[in-house]
Amino acid sequence: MKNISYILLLSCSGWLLACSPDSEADVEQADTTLLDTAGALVAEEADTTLHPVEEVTLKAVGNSLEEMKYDLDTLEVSAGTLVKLTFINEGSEQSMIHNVVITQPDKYKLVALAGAKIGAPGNYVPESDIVIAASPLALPGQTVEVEFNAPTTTGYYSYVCTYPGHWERMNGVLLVK
Ligand SMILES: [Cu+2]
Repeated sequence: MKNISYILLLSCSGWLLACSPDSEADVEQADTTLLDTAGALVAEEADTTLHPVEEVTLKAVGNSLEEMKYDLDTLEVSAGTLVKLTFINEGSEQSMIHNVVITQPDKYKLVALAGAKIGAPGNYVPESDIVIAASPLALPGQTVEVEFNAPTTTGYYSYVCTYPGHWERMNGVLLVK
């Protein structure tokens, strides 16, 4: 048995050497992957004990400025939990570009107007304390995700699409319980 393991080891390292002649980048990448994996494991462990993840899904539907909306006008999460929000853009028209920005209570209009000023270079999201979290922009047909810590203070927070001209039809309440 020992002999076989030894031979296996040898052939493995031979393979590694043969496969990485130009390889500092490869090695670096491998290291990063290992670190990532280790990090993920640690995070997962923590998730099951201290911070359960709450998964919520929100969709954008409709294909015109008049029809577009979120499929839910309320999302519910527990105070202080790690929330994984999956946002599905079911639109197919080119102009149906959306995001989900979580804001302090009733600040969605303010955030949306500030976001429109920031424009595309800043993904229509202002840098501000009243922004709790923001998804990436979802193009028609795209699904994006954002993870954030729910506020520790219970209450009625807001979410809104900050793509210019969308906030009036695309906003909702994030109920933190
Ligand atoms: Cu939108």
